[in-house]
Amino acid sequence: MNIITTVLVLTACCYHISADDKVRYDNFKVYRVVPKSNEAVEILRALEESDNVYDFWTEVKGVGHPVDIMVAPHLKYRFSDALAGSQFDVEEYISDVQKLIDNENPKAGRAVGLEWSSYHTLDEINQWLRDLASTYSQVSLIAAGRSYQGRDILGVKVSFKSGNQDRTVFIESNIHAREWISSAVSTYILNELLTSQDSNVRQIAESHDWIFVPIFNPDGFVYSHTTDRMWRKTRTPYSTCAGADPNRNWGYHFNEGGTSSSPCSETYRGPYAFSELSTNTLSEYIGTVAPQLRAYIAFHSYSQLLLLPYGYSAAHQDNYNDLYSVGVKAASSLAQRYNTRFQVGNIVEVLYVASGGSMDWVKGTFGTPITYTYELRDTGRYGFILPANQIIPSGQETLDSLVTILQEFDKIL
Ligand code: 0X9
Ligand code: ZN
Repeated sequence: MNIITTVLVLTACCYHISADDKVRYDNFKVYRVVPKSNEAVEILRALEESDNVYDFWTEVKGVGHPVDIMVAPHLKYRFSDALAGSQFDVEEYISDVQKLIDNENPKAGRAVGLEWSSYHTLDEINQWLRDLASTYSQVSLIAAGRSYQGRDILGVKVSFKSGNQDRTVFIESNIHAREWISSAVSTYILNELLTSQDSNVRQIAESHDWIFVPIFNPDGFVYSHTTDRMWRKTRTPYSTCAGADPNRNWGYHFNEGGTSSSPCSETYRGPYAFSELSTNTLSEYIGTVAPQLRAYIAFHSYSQLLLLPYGYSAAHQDNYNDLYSVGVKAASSLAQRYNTRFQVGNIVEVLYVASGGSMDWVKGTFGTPITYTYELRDTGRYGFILPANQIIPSGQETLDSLVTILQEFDKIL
């Protein structure tokens, strides 16, 4: 890194911290950039690699594929210079990230227990899990792992009757800290399984055992609440920056593309597979239940995608055909309620190469039959800062699709 870049990185990371020690995003913009040539794709890749000067909300895939990039106000002209020429279509998608953050969660802190009209803190979510375990005889608390900063990674197991052990559904969310909608939706679904009177929901609820681990990355999640709303990674300190991408850190085809070796990158894979205490301990826990798993579902945001393994390879492996055809039916169930459109496909084909993901590890290590990763709402209008009034609709439509997935696989498996 030369001196100019160093200064830019330092200013990009630190100058916008406010009196209450929260990183502010006043006048930060998000642009949707479509590269129109191979050279343009390379220019974007170079910008992405330039050590976090810009925050790529979505990653570079290729010619014609849009990329969402957050740009700090003082870098606006540098950014437009870098894209000068006609090789890009550029559209401003978000004009002021801080305004979205300010309006995202208007009812925060007002509720007792969880409700799904606001986003909740780690303490609130964990307290709710503990309360569930003491309220419902079907719910038991589990310690699924531990984080670098010493937090327990809590989850719950739900079992309505014996005999469902070999039909266990594992639900992962918030491995990426800033993707708050992911745990809002998973806890919504958990609550529906316990309380809904809908016959389809009751049917899937009571014919499976369930494991929910809503916050896979508690250190990052807490940091995204207290300090930096846009934090993605863990908080493990590394030489130049904090955090590894916990969805690049799993030990199956680790470091086989779509990851960075730089600790300052949003996709830093970590120094070695399972370097992060959270992924390491979670993988041990998952290993203990893996023989019983029928489904492993991971929730992320955003882009409205239903993704199939693998992230390290575009090859159609294992039961790709079943996953694809059921995925298409699930996307059509999802669309029925609010006309929300999800695209279905292999991670590499739909998104980009991303090796070391949790779903890849589960599928590749244990051959779990049903494996999907959701990229939930929206398609970029709000991106990661989805307003809390979209939690319930997003939860409802996602549950609709999950009903279809489990019922359709009952016909196959
Ligand atoms: O890049 C990712 O990790 C996910 N997208 S996100 O914008 N939420 O960061 C995609 C995950 C795909 N899954 C695997 N690579 N296994
Ligand atoms: Zn994610």
